[in-house]
Amino acid sequence: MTRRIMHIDLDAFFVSVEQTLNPELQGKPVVVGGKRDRRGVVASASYEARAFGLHAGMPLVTACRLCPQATFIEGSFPKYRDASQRFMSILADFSPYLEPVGLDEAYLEITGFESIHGSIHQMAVAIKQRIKGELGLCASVGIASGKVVAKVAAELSKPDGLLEVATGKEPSFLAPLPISKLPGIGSKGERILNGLGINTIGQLAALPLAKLKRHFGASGEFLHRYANGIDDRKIEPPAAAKSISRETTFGDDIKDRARLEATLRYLSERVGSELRQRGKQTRCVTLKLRYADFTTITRSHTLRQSGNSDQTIFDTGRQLLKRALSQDRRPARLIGIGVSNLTEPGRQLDMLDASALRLEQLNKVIDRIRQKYGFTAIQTGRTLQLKDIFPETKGGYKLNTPSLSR
Ligand code: TTP
Ligand code: MG
Repeated sequence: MTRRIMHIDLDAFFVSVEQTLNPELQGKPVVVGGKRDRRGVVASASYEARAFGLHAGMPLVTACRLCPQATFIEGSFPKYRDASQRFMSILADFSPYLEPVGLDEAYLEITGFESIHGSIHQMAVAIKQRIKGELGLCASVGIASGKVVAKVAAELSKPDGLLEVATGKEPSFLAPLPISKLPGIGSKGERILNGLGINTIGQLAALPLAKLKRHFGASGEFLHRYANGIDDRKIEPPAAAKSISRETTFGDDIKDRARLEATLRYLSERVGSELRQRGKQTRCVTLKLRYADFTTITRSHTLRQSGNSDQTIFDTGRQLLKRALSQDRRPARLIGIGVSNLTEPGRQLDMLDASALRLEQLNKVIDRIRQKYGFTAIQTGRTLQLKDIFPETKGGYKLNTPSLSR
């Protein structure tokens, strides 16, 4: 059986998410990247805006001049991250061999899984329908025997496309396309190749390997293979993260230690909650501080015994903060906390004392309530003072965390 790889890429992703939240924007030129006439560049342009020549990377001022009637939106990352997670979990329902690439694209190895849906074509249609039905977004799908051709096919089929390249037809599919369509050829590579009289992927495929290696070194080998439609790279599931961290940049620089500690407590709870969700423990806690002049320091502490409670993370972070502040009292613009050296949880016998056990039970209860009612349903004493920093913490219930006697 030949390998079948699917590449799925959402159309005008950031813009499309904005359009689902504000249907008035549908069918209109829309740009995400910043308000009109601001500095900065276009991150995503709707296909209606692309008709005016707008594209990602274009300065906003240029975009505004070419298409003054477009709606310009600053955008907000959490919305896109949320849509991305839902997109990836739909894909994971179709095959366990999923390789996310960035937020809005992924490879899926579908060899053998298509029989459940009738055919590969029907499987692709089912994927597109679920994405449209559940997220309101359009996806373009390319299918081929390897990653590179699948990606080119998806790109070529946009928007709302579906294109399958039959096994054996990869070289003839690629041949007429301009070399800029081949992933991995940057503008520099394109210039070099154009200088050699190479404009299409077909011409590139016919170039002797030795000549390509002379100009591109080791990457010449890959260019040669990809241009000929040969790509046996495997689908690589995302590596399990080796660390977890959260950080916050303040609106104004902060000198007040109580406020720094309150923020640290909030971030420690976020980190702790994810750590427990992943069923892991940590051996190393790292504090990060960035001062007003952007100099950044990190301070780490290795725990005598691994743990995963909010209190352990926070207590360690607070000690590190105390030490850092005693050496440098400048105001901070960013504070962050992270855990690394993650391990599997030890046996109950590893629990040194009753207070550690009590903390673990408390964290379990908190996690359960938060899973049900949201992260801010419970506030610890310290984070209650953060209303001005995190508006979402309003209305939470106060919970006094026990202090650990050590
Ligand atoms: P892309 O998939 O490259 O672009 P797109 O989804 O907007 O449009 P299409 O796929 O239909 O061509 O990138 C996905 C998102 O990544 C995009 O919506 C915004 C973000 N992005 C940037 O923030 N900066 C960039 O330079 C690019 C290319 C993308
Ligand atoms: Mg996209």
